[in-house]
Amino acid sequence: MIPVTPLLTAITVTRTFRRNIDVILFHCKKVYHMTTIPLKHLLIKNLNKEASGVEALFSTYVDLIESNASESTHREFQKSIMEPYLKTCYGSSINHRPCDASTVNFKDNLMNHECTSSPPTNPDLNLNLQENTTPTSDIRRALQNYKAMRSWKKVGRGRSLPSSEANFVIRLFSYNILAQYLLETHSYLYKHHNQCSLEWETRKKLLIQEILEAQATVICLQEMQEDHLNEFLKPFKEHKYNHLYKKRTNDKNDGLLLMFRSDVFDLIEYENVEFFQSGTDLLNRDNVAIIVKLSLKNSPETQIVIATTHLLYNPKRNDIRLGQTQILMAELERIAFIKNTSRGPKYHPIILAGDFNLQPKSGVYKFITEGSFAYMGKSRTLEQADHRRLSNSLIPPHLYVTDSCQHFFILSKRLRNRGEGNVMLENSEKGPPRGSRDSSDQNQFKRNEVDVQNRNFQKIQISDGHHVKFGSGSLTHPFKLRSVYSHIDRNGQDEATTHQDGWVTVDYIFFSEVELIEQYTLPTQKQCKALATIPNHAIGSDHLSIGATFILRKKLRQ
Ligand code: KL2
Repeated sequence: MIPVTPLLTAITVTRTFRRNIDVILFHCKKVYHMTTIPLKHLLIKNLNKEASGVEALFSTYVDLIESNASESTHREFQKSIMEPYLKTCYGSSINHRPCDASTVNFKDNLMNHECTSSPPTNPDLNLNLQENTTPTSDIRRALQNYKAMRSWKKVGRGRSLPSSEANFVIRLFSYNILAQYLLETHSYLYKHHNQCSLEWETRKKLLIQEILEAQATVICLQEMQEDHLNEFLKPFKEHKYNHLYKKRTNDKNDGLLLMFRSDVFDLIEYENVEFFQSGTDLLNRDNVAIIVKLSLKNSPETQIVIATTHLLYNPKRNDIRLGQTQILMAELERIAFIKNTSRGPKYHPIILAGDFNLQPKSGVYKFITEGSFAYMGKSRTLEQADHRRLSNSLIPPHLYVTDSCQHFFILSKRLRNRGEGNVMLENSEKGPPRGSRDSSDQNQFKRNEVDVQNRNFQKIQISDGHHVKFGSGSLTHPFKLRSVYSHIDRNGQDEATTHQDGWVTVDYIFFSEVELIEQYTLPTQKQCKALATIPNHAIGSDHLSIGATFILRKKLRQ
């Protein structure tokens, strides 16, 4: 046998079961027998044209052995015990196939590689091989490096907060975990990555470990692949988390997973928000949101509204993200509303977390954190434009969402105390079902003053001293939302949560009416450059997780 890498001398597949194979590795004169390696794993690698199956397999298991040699799945066998097998596999003739061809569908591709007696000569393969055979010391360093960047840092009164019966501590953790099918669809983005760390089984372990380690009371995940959900949930169920899942609409196979500790909260109300509204140009994408209203088990009057979303990716279409945010704010407004007072409406505390696919200086960020934004005349990126300017109207009036992010009929009912208080979004729990918003539906609301065909500016009086607007060219929302992160460190360096063309921030936690006491620190863009491309052996996703701890003031029984 000719060494393939300095670390590993040979590999062979010995037996197949239905979906798993047995693999034997020769390494440093020791023989490792590793069972139950998913077949899928090899097939994926084989499909990856440049990194052939066997090179990827070598590097994967060299890394695994090196990093965790004592793990129970890696059983070291005495060479003598394995001897008969080895003869079969590596007899004098290298043409001898180690496996019974009838049991392996992918035999030709994979076996030819396994029995190959010379190292790859293609420079691309050599490159991949090198990148995939990360020495243990590098892996360990990567992990240490990463852990050093992430800690729960006390902020504000968190440094000296006296313990109090009146306060309840909530920790929220949010993470875009990178759906495996999206990783595989966009495989060109990951061709220089360590291929082993791209496997779902490898990433899943890292992700679950990091999420559970945070000991959060609420967890918001984006890009949870639907067919991975049940398996992924198991450890969280053991840790007493309840969950809600909302898949993106149409053909998308990933979605949002919101989990909360069932021994801490009761679920009072929830909404699965779909931004897709048929026949509406701006709202023709499959993004979704989940909103929950939770109450404290030991203080049921104390309630909080928590939402997560993953907005459209297309970097140029901030106009679409603004429209999606308008819908999200209207649904938050409906669910978080408590009562009207002489000083205006009162809302429950809100935490809104997720992947917003927008950057800190963008128009949508300003809208969320400042409460207003004028889009008319701006470009689709919501910057100053010379041409192709946005008009006065963003989302159409037939959705009955006002420019102040309120549902027209809900507001009418609150202020006039009559009517149905309908939501006119398709597929909202409270709205009409998909495709049913036809002219007869609209006739039902003929008595109202909104002209749904008219995209000019409309101002409508709802009650004395209260009017709403449609198509005014500006949006407002009623919440005072702050971001957990300031997006720069104390030296003015930009922080980052993901790598696109460069390191950028796209993940956020916004909050109102709770007190921020801790944040899960983020690295700066400069520090990120010292990390190996993500996902890697230390980081399970192409995003970094974000987290914060808050004080929720308990309501006293009346
Ligand atoms: O940046 V993201 O990655 O928030 O993690 O969200 C989207 C993108 C996700 C769902 O649409 O898929 C990723 N190039 C790179 N990444 C893409 C692309 C693309 N063209 N399209 C979607 N995504």
